[in-house]
Amino acid sequence: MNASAKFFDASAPVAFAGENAGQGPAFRWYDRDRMVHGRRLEDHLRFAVCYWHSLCWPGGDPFGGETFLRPWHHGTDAMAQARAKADVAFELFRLLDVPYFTFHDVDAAPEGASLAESVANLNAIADLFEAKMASAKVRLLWGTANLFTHRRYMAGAATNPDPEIFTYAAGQVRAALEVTHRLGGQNYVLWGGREGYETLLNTDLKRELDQLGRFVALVVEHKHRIGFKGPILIEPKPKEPTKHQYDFDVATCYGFLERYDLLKDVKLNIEQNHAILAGHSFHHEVALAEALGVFGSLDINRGDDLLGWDTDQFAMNVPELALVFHEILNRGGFTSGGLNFDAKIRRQSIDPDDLIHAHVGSMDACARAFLAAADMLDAGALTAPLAKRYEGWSGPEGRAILGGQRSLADLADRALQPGFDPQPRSGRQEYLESLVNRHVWRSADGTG
Ligand code: XUL
Ligand code: CO
Repeated sequence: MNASAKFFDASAPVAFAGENAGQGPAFRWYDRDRMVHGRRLEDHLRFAVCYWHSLCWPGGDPFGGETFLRPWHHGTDAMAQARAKADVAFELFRLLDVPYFTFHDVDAAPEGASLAESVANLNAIADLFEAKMASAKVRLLWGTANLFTHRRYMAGAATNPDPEIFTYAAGQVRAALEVTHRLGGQNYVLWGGREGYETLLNTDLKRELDQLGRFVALVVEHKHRIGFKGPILIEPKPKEPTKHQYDFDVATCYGFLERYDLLKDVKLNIEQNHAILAGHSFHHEVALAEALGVFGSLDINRGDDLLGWDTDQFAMNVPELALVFHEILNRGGFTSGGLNFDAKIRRQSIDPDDLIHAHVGSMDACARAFLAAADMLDAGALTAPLAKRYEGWSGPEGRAILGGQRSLADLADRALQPGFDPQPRSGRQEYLESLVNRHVWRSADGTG
């Protein structure tokens, strides 16, 4: 069964047509070959289509079942369905002309009756991926294992009270990591789907954290053993599905990695919707990860400001994205990471081409935002006022304080000297906000 040929209306990859493109799917801003700060836009943004939302999710919600009725979701031969799904997936990658994709083990291949069968299924589909990748442009940004859907994981995987569940999870991760390695994956992701708790009444918090530390250390050891060069990425999320997840936010993850001595090998995969759930902005989470040296990659999506759950909508907010990209580009841009569309179309978006429109619209929003970020950096719009604001710390006295050459008494004596009366200076917030808008509003040729 080859469903790809008739699934999408379009047969030619979506092309760049500039700001005045017509109604059909076209890139208005994502000109992949445009050089920005010494790299092609495509090499900066490193877009990835995710398998789980775009190919696996049937459109259900807690009150209703599937709405999409994808042909590969129906049948009696799970492996044939997985192959049909792969055909459509690679057709989607080709039409969007994206450089990367991502998947969980169970997105790609069905679980078998035993772990051995599941691993065999995964390897068979990995063979198919390998064959398809040989003649396609798309590469693997990252792979991961789903350690949260099956009922065995209802009380967690690494943090499960039962070491045999921990062991089963290790079996799944070894297979997913090795497949990721075989397919040339640039990173390997661990999202702690159920690494958290529902109630402290039945939870040994300290023990569970130690288990999680051990699990991540085992994955790091294995990565070195097989020669996998990319980083392991953990993905902060404060809640959902559990009421409290141990990977709460960037700050919490940093503390965890430091405590278990994992900072050398593990970085973070940051997601907009998770940042919002943690009570932070996306900008905050990225800026903090960059500041702490643990920034790895982005799951690009957006939550709904009025809803307290993970809606995983396609990212469309240009001003928000511009500030995030400003942060990343200012530190040199992505290395192994990229922009993974951990985003799903709404359950009423039932036309196959809704998948195309969603990705194209969000890729354009990202491109537009990225160009604004590069523009802001070129003009020093935010970086110059920031340097000015802190300039005292680069002077002799500032450096002496930070360098440990002043005691509290030295500082107090200086502050007590007659005439010592430092004056506050404006934070200029509204001026800076207007500057950002000016860059976001500029058109592609730099005018406007
Ligand atoms: C869930 C989530 C995951 C991870 C991969 O909220 O973001 O899809 O990105 O397991
Ligand atoms: Co995610």
